[in-house]
Amino acid sequence: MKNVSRLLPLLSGIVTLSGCNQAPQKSNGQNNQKPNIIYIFADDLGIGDLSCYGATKVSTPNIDRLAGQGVQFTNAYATSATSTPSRFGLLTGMYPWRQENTGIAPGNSELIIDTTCVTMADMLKDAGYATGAVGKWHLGLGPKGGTDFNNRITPNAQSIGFDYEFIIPATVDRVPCVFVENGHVVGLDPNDPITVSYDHKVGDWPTGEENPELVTLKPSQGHNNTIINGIPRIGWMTGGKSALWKDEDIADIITNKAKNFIASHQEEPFFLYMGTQDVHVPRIPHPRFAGKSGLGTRGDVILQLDWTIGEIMHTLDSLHIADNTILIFTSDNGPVIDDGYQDQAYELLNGHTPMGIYRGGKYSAYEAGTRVPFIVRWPARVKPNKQQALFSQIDVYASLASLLDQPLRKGAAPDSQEHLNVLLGKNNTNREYVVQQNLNNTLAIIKGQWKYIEPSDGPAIEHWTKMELGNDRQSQLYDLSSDPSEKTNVSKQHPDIVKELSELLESVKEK
Ligand code: NG6
Ligand code: CA
Repeated sequence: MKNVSRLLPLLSGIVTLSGCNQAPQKSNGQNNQKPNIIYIFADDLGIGDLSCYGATKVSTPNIDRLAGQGVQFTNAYATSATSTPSRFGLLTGMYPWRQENTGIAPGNSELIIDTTCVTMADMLKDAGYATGAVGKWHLGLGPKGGTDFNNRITPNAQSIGFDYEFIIPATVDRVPCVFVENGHVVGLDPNDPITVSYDHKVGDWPTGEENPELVTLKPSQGHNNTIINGIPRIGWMTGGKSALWKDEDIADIITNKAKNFIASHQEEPFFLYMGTQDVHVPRIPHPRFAGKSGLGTRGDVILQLDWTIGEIMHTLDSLHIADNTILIFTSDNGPVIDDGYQDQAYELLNGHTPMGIYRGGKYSAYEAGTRVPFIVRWPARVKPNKQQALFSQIDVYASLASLLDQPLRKGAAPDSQEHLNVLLGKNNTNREYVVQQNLNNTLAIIKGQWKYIEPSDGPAIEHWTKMELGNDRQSQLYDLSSDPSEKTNVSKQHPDIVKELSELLESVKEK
């Protein structure tokens, strides 16, 4: 059922199919209008990191409640095993490997989504939504040649469909360590301009390499350039002292910005795209969470992330708009344990398994690289359910467009398919195939029970993290139905399936 207007009688009553949210819902405005949409990308969160996905060493009660009230996917995939391409794929509906410069972006990268591209935010604006981007961005800002953080930064998220932005330009381990709000660095003193470089040292601020004695969190790999708040980062910066964030406050700040965006648009349909910095390195929990998980800071920031999701849910409840809000929670890529700082994440795992039963992790073509938690809650329309269908984040764009009866503009979202009923848990039809991308742009394709990884000259192991990347000069074929952990390459036993899947992958590439 595509036409929202046909749903209005359902939405206007106090019908809550899930029966989970008993708060009286708004009877004016919100209930008669298109659903609000919130899409939350956690960073590097694994399918084994949440108690609703079977974790026993860490407890995530808010996300568990969300899952219990929504559709919880077990076979949903990010397009890519790292952040920038995954986010690019979601927002453009185009596979990131079709475009150059979609790898992990430095903090002074140009905006990598062309301003003529019709993004998911543009589509939702066309459909009458107020749109906002809050938190981790990692899609670059400004023109080719790099970002000038001292003047109005343009193009920015507002140039690709977002009315409002409050963003971390790249990642929390990359300079500049500042927030950007609607094209301006927040709290910048014009007399102390920011300089950023990713090739050489700028200014005289200490670096991890030259002054390791000044560091409070030591790097294990890389991360030895400018020290900000005692933490050596990737890239060099100087200036902008008054604008520097405090790492332990980031979750509070972006959560508040998200809550404010929701509250200020409660009377109209809104789209909030939110990227948390948790659980990416450096993992710096607020003192409220520090030491609380017993699993070190990686566990503590999982608790912090769970708190964030709880705050968003409470905000929706207190504004009485939870019923008519589609809340999607997922991760940009799979988990990694030591991603560059000596935070004792391995030593303190205590039996916790971020990857669940899956092979690989962040960066990898193996399952744990892109198979991520994915939860969709919409109390007014969606019954709590488990969803086993094969699903890709690439299809969120076309599926939401279909829900809203919003025609796709010419050329928009070329790889996104409409799978609305799967997204809403109303049927469990597998996507015909799902394409996965690793750090080295090696592609894999899943169809039914089979997974094929194309041959690649890339390294078998990621240099820094020692993660298995899934690159091999030979074709790989796994039977995910009997071997979900990809232990046995059965390509030799099934040349016909290798042929079928390699041809299918080539046809997707050529599309
Ligand atoms: C890597 C960084 C890693 C992380 C990643 C991006 C080193 C040694 N490793 O290059 O720490 O920042 O890039 O992560 O520098 S992502 O989730 O944003 O894609
Ligand atoms: Ca990530």
